[in-house]
Amino acid sequence: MSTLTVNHPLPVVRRSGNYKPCIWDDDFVQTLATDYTKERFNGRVNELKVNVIEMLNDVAKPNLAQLELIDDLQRLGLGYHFEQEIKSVLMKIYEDQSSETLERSDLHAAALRFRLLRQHGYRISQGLIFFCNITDPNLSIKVRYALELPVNWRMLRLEARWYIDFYSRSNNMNPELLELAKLDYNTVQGLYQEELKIASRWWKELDMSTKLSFARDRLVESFIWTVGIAPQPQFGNCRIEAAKAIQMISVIDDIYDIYGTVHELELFTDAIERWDINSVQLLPDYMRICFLALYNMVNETVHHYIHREQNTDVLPHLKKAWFELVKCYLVEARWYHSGYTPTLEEYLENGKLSIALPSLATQSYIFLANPIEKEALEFLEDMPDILHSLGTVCRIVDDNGTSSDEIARGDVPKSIQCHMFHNGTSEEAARAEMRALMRKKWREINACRARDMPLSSPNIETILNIGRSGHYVYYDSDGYAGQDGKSKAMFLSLVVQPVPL
Ligand code: LA6
Ligand code: MN
Ligand code: MN
Ligand code: MN
Ligand code: MN
Repeated sequence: MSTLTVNHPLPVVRRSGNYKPCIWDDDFVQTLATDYTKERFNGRVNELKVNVIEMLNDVAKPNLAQLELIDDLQRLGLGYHFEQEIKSVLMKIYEDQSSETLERSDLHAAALRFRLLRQHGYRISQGLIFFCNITDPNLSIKVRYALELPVNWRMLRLEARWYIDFYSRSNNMNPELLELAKLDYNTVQGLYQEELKIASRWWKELDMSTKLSFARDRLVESFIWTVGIAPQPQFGNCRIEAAKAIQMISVIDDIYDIYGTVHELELFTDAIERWDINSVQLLPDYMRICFLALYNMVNETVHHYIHREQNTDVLPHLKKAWFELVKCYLVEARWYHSGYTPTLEEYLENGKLSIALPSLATQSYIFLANPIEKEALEFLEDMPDILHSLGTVCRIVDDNGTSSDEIARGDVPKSIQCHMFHNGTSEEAARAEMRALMRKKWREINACRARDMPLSSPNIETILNIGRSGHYVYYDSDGYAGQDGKSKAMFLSLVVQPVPL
């Protein structure tokens, strides 16, 4: 029994993350309100939607004009209203071989055709475009830029907000489309506010930010993340549950990175594996609080809302998602406490899991799929290529944004430091190498999208969105826990301030 008790012969020196307190407390969150209620604007929104459907169904329209319309709709954040119509227009364009030949001479059309078809799961290669007609190197750089990533890295709702502004100033702006985009943005924002209030109330009632003051108190920032993951209005439950999960992930991560001793962390990992309420007896107070919060949160999801609605038991899958995550946290804690510097390869094998992307992929699938398919869950649990690549992207961007603070505080060497240590390079060179690897991983992800997966396209998009949020939040700074204004700007534009009409 003595090995299982938490008696340390020497006093344990506890660290703190020294994170700043949260900016947006529950009192503030509960005051959020909007004039743009669904009830008030539904009539006008439906009228405008009918007009857009007519535009999409206009068979006389040239392919390029149709592609541009689809691109505008998607970038204005309106794509989800017209999924069926967009699908059939793209099917028509895909099957129209003449359009491919014609558009080969027009780079803009070719790039747009490629990007939209790829995004919608068509197996089409960009080779054609590069191997014919391009001799001017500048032009080819521009094409590559358009074909590749930037649009693909962005959080949809932030992109929509930006694009609404851009579109309002463009020459061929359609005022009805603009009005629809603004009304839609603002009414959906009203839904986000109500969801955030629910998640924030849960977090306040747990009172973990007082009891575990060494850890991050970032419920609002966790919610912003979920607006990136599943922006569509019908996924409100997913946003609430995922925001809770992300807040819990960051507390548990801080326990492993900062506060716990290796012995305590072993007990905690074991408790999660057993998922037995009696395990709490063995844990120190602060861990007991955290374990119970997690246990109750997961059980409530499983019993109250998934089992009741779908009569399916997802407990084994959620337990696994959490256990697989904390197992990787433990690996890093052991490395840190033994002063070990892994090779980059060894680090990334673990780091692409410890960044929580695979765990969040399974969890967000569970939070939004109805019906939940066993085949899809097993596919995600088997770690398909897309999760390996996306997890690596998230790990690299997170290390880019957070590792300076982490190393200063005391943490396992991150990708940049592992690379520097084993290759004797400068920090700058290591960062550049990591960015190059990140780009390579995005290309792999794009290739994965053309493969068959037992997931519907909204589910695939949701998983990619976790990566997009991660990318945006971390690529240049810590936009989650840090308070340099980035998360504040995101919160204001996504949740608080409507687009002026
Ligand atoms: C990462 O924190 C963090 F705050 C999360 C909520 C996970 C982010 C999830 C993604 C990108 P930290 P560590 C999918 O930088 O200790 O502390 O793994 O994570 O580097
Ligand atoms: Mn708080
Ligand atoms: Mn951490
Ligand atoms: Mn960690
Ligand atoms: Mn980090």
